[in-house]
Amino acid sequence: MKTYNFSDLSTADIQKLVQRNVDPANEIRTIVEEVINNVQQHGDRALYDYASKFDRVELSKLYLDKTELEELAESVSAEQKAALKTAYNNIYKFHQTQLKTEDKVETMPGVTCWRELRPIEKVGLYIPGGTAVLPSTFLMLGIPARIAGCHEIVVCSPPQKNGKVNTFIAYVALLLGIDKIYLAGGSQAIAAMALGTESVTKVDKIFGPGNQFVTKAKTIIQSTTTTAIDMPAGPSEVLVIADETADPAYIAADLLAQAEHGIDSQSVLVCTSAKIAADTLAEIEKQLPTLPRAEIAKMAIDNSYIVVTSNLNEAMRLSNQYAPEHLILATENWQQITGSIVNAGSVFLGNLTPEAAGDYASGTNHTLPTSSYARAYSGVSVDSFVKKITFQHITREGIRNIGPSVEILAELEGLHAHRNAVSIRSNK
Ligand code: HSO
Ligand code: ZN
Repeated sequence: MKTYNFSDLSTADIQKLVQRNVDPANEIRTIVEEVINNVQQHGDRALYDYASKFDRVELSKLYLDKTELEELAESVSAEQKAALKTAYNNIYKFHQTQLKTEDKVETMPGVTCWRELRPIEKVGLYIPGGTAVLPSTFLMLGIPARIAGCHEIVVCSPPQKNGKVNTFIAYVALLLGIDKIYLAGGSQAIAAMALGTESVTKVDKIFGPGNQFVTKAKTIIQSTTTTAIDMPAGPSEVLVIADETADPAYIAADLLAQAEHGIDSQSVLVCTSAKIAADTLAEIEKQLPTLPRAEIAKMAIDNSYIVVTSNLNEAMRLSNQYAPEHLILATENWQQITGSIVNAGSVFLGNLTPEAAGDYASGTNHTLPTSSYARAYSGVSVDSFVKKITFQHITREGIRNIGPSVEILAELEGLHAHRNAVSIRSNK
């Protein structure tokens, strides 16, 4: 992990430091395009073939039904079930408040406008099953989909060698009231949900993280089909801002938690003294070897860096340029700087608020914009699963009030049929 002094960095140096490779998967485009074409042509058959080729399992059926999910969920311990339920309840509580009815607005007497929410009818959730199976991601996507009231929730997850899904995924399906999981992974699962097959319904929007193949498939289908996606996804990342009130052992633990996600994860520390930097590095050395995923975490840490700034405001300026997926303010003085946060996916305040709490169970969503997309995107929420439809109603008084302006505007655009649509009503 390299350490830089902020004062030594030129604008160009900073640009380079904060830049992430936004399209690392470009070279796999041809492979993914072939998979998508194959699913389009051969439907279910292609899914069976890819399960055999990529997941090394011969499936006799493309999905698990409710009875099979219940059987699998039996091996989840009471303690694990309780923890998953705590997460479920907190995530549900937090997301439920996002379903708000908006006020009607009378813009002129007799002219009323408003918006109403309607759920996206069919949504597809992709739950990865690679080196780390993440039932928490299933909660983060399934709960807002349920709260929004989506009519059909299609779930795809890659089959394990035994032709099943992980037992925790099965238990979460039951918590969410979902009684079918398709055994499809990778770009073939995305293609199936975007195009539809004999057994997989074509959905209106696809959600969920995944490897480079999944991400590439999502970006392709977004522009070639009528199916939308949640957001472009890149490797996960955290930026920690720390001052002398932080505990280097905590900082190291947070940086490593991010690093264990994958070799391409990034953990950035921006701190206000060289001592914090050195102490954190020493802590990383101490904690890293104890981790089961040390090899992965080490590669990610090697691909990460520290910047020493002269104060918290300078640190925040750099963070805003980086636009991190997760921002941790490891300082007792966090209240002084939260107002100046401009770009971040999700923020963790103070020394006792680890990102891991939000990753699993505090209530906020962990599906967040990476690779600097936090400049323009928000994380997944109930909003992601609904459309907001505008309505308006005009009375006799209203058409008298608004009519003349519309007529003049139609006239100046040379659109006489538009003017007539108003005059025919107001002249009556
Ligand atoms: N940090 C990940 C979410 C996650 N962490 C799932 C553990 N499990 C992306 O926000
Ligand atoms: Zn995480």
